[in-house]
Amino acid sequence: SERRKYIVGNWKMNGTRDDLGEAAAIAEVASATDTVDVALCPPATLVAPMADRLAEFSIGGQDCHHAEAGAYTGSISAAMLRDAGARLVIVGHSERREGCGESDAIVRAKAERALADGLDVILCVGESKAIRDAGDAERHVTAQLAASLPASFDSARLAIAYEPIWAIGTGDVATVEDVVAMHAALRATLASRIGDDAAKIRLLYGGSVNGANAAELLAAANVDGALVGGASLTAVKFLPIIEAAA
Ligand code: G2H
Repeated sequence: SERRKYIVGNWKMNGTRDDLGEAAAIAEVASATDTVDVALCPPATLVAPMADRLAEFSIGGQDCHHAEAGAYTGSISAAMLRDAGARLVIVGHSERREGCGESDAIVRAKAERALADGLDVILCVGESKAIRDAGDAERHVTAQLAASLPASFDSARLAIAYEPIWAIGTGDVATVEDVVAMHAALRATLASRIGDDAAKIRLLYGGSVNGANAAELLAAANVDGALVGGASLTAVKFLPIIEAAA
């Protein structure tokens, strides 16, 4: 397809400056792999030191506030991430939607703020086990996407990550058939919103992706990349996923 594969590591609440060497090893392979886009999203404390050390590499935040600035103790703005050297930010991860009570409207406001302040966006959607078991996964996830999408956006600057909550960090990967069906539904939702430009938007799968399952997932229709948690923390685990995308 015309979409370059995109492999994004999400370190979640893991990593200190001692781990910058892992990022450097990942960045070195990424820069030598010119058919794949690679990014790492470390905790906010590591964005600046990682960006300072790896100037050519794509580094992102894991969340940002929806406001431009102000009295929001403990929060980090999109402009601050950009100032620290980030090029992108993840918004709407289920660990924030569920753990921090973020609604679709908040996620949408975050995505709009990030785009306005110069960050590319990875917008996450996904269903719980209860919703999947009830047969409501596609309806739920496409509704989540429709309600979290920015009002307007450049399709080159937005990627969608489908992360079934029951597959996150559990070792329980969605079947390729389930992923293909959901990604087709997401593509159709995007097309109904923005027409032909929907074909430019990369759809990533996330949830227990590792070196052993990446190749099959990445070969599937409409799977344009992966959002990787646990297996992105070390070069030895992350590099086989990058290689599987190449
Ligand atoms: C899903 C994913 C990365 P993991 O949250 O966002 O994590 O690969 O550890 O399941």
